[in-house]
Amino acid sequence: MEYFNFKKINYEGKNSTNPLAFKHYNENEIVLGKSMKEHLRFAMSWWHTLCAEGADQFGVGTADRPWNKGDIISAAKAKVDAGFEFMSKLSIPYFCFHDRDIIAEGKNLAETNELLDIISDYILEKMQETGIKCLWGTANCFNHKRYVHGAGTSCNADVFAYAAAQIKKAIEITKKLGGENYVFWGGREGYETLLNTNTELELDNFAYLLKLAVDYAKKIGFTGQFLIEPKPKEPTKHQYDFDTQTVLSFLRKYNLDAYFKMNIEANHATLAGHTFQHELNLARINNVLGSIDANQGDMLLGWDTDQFPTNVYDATLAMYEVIKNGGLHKGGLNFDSKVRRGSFEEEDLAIAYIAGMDTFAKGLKVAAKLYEDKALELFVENRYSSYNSGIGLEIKNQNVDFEALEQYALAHDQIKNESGKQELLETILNQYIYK
Ligand code: XUL
Ligand code: CO
Repeated sequence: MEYFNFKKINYEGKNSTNPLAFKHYNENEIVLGKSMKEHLRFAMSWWHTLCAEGADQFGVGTADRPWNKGDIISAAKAKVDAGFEFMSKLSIPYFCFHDRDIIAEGKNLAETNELLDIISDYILEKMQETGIKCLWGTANCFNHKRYVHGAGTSCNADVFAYAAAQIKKAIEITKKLGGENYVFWGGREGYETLLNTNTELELDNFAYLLKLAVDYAKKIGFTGQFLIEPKPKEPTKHQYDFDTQTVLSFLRKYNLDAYFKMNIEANHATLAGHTFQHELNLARINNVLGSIDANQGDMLLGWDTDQFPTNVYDATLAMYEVIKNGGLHKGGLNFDSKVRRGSFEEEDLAIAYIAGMDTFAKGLKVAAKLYEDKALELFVENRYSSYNSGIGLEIKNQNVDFEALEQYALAHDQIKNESGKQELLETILNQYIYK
């Protein structure tokens, strides 16, 4: 049975007006010595693409997906069929999943785990048939009411144990599917009020849960990269994994920094009051840029709208950081994005993915050109050139003391600064995008 009423999507070039064709994503086109496919490592998100039907706090779903029907096992298998048909038709080489996306919970934990075994066998067959791979897996420790007070940070030790068991199984399934990464997004790992919260115990416990995961991965030979996905708020008012720098200081305190990288999500960055590029940049310079959840928010709204990315400007600056990172390595670009509630037709899913993939393909091409021409780099290098010689070099080499700096300042107290040229650089960036 075919779920999607269109043929394989082809690359038709930038002048195409066919909504069901790529205008920029040409998977085998070489950019900076690698194919676009290798640079971008696109992944489909199981949850938004196959599970979501457009329900929100005010209304029921508007999409009526033909694969979300029947008993637990047949609905889960239909979802697998639909997902692999979709990825094949759109040439999406990877997928990402939460344990609870691929199959619903059974009547108890043991039965749920059996269901996971059944559906992961089926997914594995489809992977072998199509060559499509798993970018990452994760455990959904936020949806069920047992996680009302958190998972690893719950005040209830039984919940901590349950979360550990769930994560153990999710790591096993991710390993079975050859997942290249495993993600922790702490959906309920935060708090609503300090009046009832012991932040110290919650953070100690959360770190311990991560340590147990690292130990277990070693034990079973799971070699995927562990990733943490920072988010400042939503669903809890204050999420512990606020942003990259907050997560880094947490990991360093508990000696976990060697085992984790970041999964940076665009809309989470903007919720934290940062640009997407800021989060990618801070992750990159700390060697923890692991993977990307590519979406965009609505700047007029204060929540996580998870829209498909269409902003070429942001995609260019994101890909600029990725190129400077030497690529995404084991990571990729997952579309943690959902179609709008009003876009309820199956075809809208394809149009949305094409838009996102084209946006990042165009961003990659522009960023590669900026990088090759050193269009921004030379300006930045020159801006800091005072550190290449004299007193600047001494500072850079950390070879001075306050007395020496005072002596220098006394002799050079007529300071001359140069323009930061922000508008010029923005113009240059625009010219590269227009080309
Ligand atoms: C929620 C979010 C999640 C994670 C995986 O904001 O981004 O879908 O990506 O749990
Ligand atoms: Co995400």
